[in-house]
Amino acid sequence: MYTQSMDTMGKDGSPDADSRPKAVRSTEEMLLQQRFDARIDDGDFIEAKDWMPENYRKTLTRQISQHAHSEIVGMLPEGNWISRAPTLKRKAILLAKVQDEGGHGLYLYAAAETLGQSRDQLLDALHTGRAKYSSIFNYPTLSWADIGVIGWLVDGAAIMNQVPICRCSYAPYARAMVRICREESFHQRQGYDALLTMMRGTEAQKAMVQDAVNRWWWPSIQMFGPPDDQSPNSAQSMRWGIKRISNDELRAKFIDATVDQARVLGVTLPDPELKWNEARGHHDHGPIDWSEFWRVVGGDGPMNHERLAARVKAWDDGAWVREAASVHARKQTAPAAAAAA
Ligand code: FAQ
Repeated sequence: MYTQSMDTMGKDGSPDADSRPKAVRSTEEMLLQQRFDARIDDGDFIEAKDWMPENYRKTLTRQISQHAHSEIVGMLPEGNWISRAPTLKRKAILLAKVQDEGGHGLYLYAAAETLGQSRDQLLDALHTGRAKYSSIFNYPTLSWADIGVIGWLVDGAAIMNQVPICRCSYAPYARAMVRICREESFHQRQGYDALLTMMRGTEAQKAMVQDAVNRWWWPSIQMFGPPDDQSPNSAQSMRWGIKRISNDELRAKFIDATVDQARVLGVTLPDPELKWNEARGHHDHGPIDWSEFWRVVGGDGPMNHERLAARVKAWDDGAWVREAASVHARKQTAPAAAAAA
């Protein structure tokens, strides 16, 4: 199942660049490259059918598919609490949120497919461990307070990272992000609201919230990725307008915004070195454990095995649905094909 960007004909119906003599192709490609660079410099958006350098296509396929995988793996820690939500209202909200995350995965897989890989290929990379998904979803949800904290911190970090992607140079990704960001904003608020309710409750409820904050704080600030000077993809992605703001800058903005929210909530962020630095215009913070981050990204986090196994099982269990849908689709097209013959 390939998309329009895998067409083998040029826009004018001529064979595509790859089938032309080498010398002609490279001159043409140089011109295409210059035009592409100029469009990026002008802040123009690139569409699926436009010419793009192969590495731009690859980088976007990697980032958008990882993002899609994160959304659907991210449904698992929260899905685990749907049947245990404390009230009908919280259950309805959580159900809607988890469904939203599934929808985000679908928009993002669709955006990634415009770059030429099929959804089956993208999912195969996830299932065989060749593709990454966000480190944050490899931690367990131990109490109901974890659900509130995921909304507040994890969705909060996701919004901080994703609002700039609404201006990503690749238009199908940018367009998908607009709706996703609106929905993430509701997710963040519902999490904060659930925590506010618990913080007005019993001492045991308050302790549960503090415990959840203690466990999720550091993994949440790791979500933004490695420090800028250890981020191999950042420089090129910034040059291409895929990333608009660096990992460290987004992390700093998130920490600044969250400190005030923690104060209103009445919880302590588990970093004794967190302090406003007037000169930098940001909070200073304690050292981030990057060895833990890389261990989790490398597959050795607390829940990596369970998360991947759950996704593979869902895929295997759904085989009959995919098969029935394709048989149905064949039946729909068969009479038309027979009539045309
Ligand atoms: N986890 O050179 P960089 C959500 C990898 S959605 C795992 O800095 P880049 C919604 C990175 O892939 C959350 N791996 O990479 C929700 C690269 O490896 P590679 C997901 C990570 O791409 C909420 C290597 O490290 N959001 O939460 C992580 O320029 C609640 C070097 O790093 C997105 O995907 C990580 N945290 O910057 C759902 C947003 N960080 O591929 C349910 C879009 C880095 O070269 C419930 N993505 N790596 O082998 C991005 O903005 C970027 O891809 C970054 C990483 C910023 C994540």
